Amino acid sequence: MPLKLIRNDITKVTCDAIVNAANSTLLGGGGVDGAIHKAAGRGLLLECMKLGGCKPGQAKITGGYRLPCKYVIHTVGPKWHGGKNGEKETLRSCYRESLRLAEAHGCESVAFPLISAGVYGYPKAQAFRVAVDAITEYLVTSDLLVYLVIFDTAVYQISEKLYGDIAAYIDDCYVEQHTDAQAERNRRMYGVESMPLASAPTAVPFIPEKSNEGTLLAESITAAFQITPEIPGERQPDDLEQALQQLDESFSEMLLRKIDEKGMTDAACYKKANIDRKLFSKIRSNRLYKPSKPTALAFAVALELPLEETKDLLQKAGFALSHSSKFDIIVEYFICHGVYDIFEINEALFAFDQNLLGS
Ligand code: AR6
Repeated sequence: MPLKLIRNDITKVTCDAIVNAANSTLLGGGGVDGAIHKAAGRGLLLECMKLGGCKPGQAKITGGYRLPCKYVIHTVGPKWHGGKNGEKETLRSCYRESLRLAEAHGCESVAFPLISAGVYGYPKAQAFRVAVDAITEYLVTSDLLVYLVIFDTAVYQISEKLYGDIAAYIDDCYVEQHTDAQAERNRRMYGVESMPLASAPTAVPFIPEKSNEGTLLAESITAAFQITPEIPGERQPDDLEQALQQLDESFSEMLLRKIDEKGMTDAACYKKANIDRKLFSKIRSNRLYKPSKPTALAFAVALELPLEETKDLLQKAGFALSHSSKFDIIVEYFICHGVYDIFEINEALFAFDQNLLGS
């Protein structure tokens, strides 16, 4: 199942287990630990007192008490001492051990805070990277649904360069879009294909080319309602039912065909797309399944389709890529740069407060 980034207070997340960034006594503290104990109530502390503490990189489990989850998994992150003291490996282990424990208790969904990224001083961007890498590595062989909960906006930053590049790309696309729109208006109003904005007249009266306006009107109507002549040899549908039987390849059919053409397995594709198995089975078993746009785009990314093929696949689901939408422009940016890592794209979408790719 997929990894999802969400902005929230972890004590409010409804799922099977939430993970606590605890200390080795497991007896509560500040930060997310304090918030979890406060929301869960005294029962949690009493159970924690029986656990005998926990070492950095390991994890222990308790009930969820008054929290909207069945379990709390307590893990102890590394304190940051400059990064050369095994911090990364210990942090990876926190995620791995917590996920293992969750699966061993039959959980299907788990929510993590950014362990060690607060009081323990792990640089936030690096803590985030370790979290995403450790979780996605685990998900290669697991069907868990994992939420990575980002509490404060300052925590989350993609690199300044990437942010700047995407922001510039969005600006360019908006300018292009608005220039196109202006050109289209000019074309309609003045009958010119394009006109430099600066030289566009403020008002130009419409002067018909022919003096006989009646003829012009009649020609326009004929053009607008022109009946396509029957092409010899090409079968024209007699009625609606017949037309419907001639439907083109559907989204589901195109997706399955492209998976085969790429020599991918279904599982490799839906995992790479950050799509859960159940949703993929629905798409597979229903040729007319209509996915959401983030789902359709996620598959295009997983299949590493170039832009034109991405547009084709989207069209099968009834969508288009628009330069009026930040979400679309950001995804297009990555496709055009040949970057098909869904988590990298989602990080950028998240940074720009957009919906994420996947189910
Ligand atoms: N929901 C989600 N994330 C939160 C919340 C919340 N309610 N509150 C804070 N965070 P920290 P650590 C984020 O300090 O660095 C405790 O005293 C926060 O923004 O809670 O592992 C323990 O007892 C940050 O990104 O944990 C330990 O002594 C992340 O959670 C020590 O702190 C982790 O920050 C553990 O330090």
